[in-house]
Amino acid sequence: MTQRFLRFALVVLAAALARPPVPLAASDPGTSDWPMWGGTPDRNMVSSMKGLPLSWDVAARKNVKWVAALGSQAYGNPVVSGGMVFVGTNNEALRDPKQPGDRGVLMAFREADGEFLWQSTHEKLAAGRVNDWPYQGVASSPLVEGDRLYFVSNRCELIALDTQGFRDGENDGPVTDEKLKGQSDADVVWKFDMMQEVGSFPHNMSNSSPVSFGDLVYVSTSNGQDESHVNIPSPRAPAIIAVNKKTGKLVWEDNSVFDRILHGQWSSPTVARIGGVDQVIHGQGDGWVRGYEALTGKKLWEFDSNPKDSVWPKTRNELIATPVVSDGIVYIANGQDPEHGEGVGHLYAIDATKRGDITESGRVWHYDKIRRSISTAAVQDGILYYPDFSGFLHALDAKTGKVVWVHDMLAAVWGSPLVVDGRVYLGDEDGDVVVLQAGREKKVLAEMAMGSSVYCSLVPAHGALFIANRNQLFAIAQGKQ
Ligand SMILES: [Ca+2]
Ligand SMILES: [Ca+2]
Repeated sequence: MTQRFLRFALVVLAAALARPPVPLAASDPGTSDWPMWGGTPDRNMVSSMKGLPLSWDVAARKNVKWVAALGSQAYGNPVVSGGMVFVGTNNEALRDPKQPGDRGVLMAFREADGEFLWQSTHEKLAAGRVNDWPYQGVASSPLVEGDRLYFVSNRCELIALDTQGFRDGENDGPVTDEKLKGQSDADVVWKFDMMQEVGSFPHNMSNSSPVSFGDLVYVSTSNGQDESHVNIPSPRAPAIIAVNKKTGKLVWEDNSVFDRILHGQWSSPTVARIGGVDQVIHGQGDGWVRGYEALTGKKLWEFDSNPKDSVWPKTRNELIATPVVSDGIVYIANGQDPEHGEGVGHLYAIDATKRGDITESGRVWHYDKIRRSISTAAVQDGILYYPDFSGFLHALDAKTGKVVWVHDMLAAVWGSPLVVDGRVYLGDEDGDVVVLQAGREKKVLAEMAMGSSVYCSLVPAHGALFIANRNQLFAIAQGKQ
């Protein structure tokens, strides 16, 4: 019996003995927190919140509740939980002169007034840009559950922190040897170093946004090519791992990708119950989407997002978008690193009740009028909203994939749409946030300049919208000045 099989058998046994996990929340955190990338484990960026502002003016401070300074670049989408807002950025704000130089930084702010609370800073990896691109900071959106926060650092570590930091007067462990234990320092609970523990070789950036189910937390390892863009130094490293939330120990891993990584692996996993089975769904570096039984890691299905005659890098794509699940259907588009520019893309609706290679059997529809995309879908009232890197926002019938309308943002889109209160909010590289009417009729309701590129997605919580541009975090709320 191989060690791997033995471990698999133990995982299955542990899963059978474990209490059944709490059922998954519906796709809508309602009027409460937005505690993870996408709001809920199915990652569908919709909310039933009301009373959010339609327009604002950051220069005149109209409908601006507060503004907080980030570093010089922010790619980490904000999350909101327990009266705090957490966002990844770099160290150019230098909030602590004792922690100088280029670092990845996760910052925590008070939700009510934007006061800076604490930060977790991480020096750059010694290898430089091949593993950890200069000045790009923490690009993972944290997952917050109660007083625990999980995120991936720029050093390819999955880290659990205490959301209260050291302000609760306790050093939460097992990790208790933090060098800095001040009021504005991070209290580490555990760390899982994916380079050491599973041999990951992250290409340029480790960015996965965690999701959880039961006692497990899931992330992509970001394993990829080296600087040659030909060689894969660590083909045996997994593409996805499941780690026990309490202990920080590896529970399962999968490496179906092996040496077929086209470039890097930057898609975040999704959890949903489909056809009565709790699944983790992940877009991987060979351009395939894969579904796993959540507790055991048993592979259930795989789907090739590229036409068989496509050729990397001209027509074959990787997967950077996060899969979204709505009404039991998986939606995801493929694309490439923004540095590769524009190109052809493919968007799919996938039936994940099928098993095995479901490229044919699981394809509900295929839309090839989209361009390369790194964005994640929002689905509401039978309409799927999907932007591409060329700047087009496609509104499609979610059941058939037929076009309802297309809107040209006139700038590249890195972020993802938020559908809330009958509106679609989307930011672009030119630094504009556009608000469109949700539904079958295309109508632009408002357009606001944010002062610099909006790479992130808008997040709703407790009647406010949280938006990061390159270097600032805004809380936008009606009637605030
Ligand atoms: Ca603590
Ligand atoms: Ca600690």
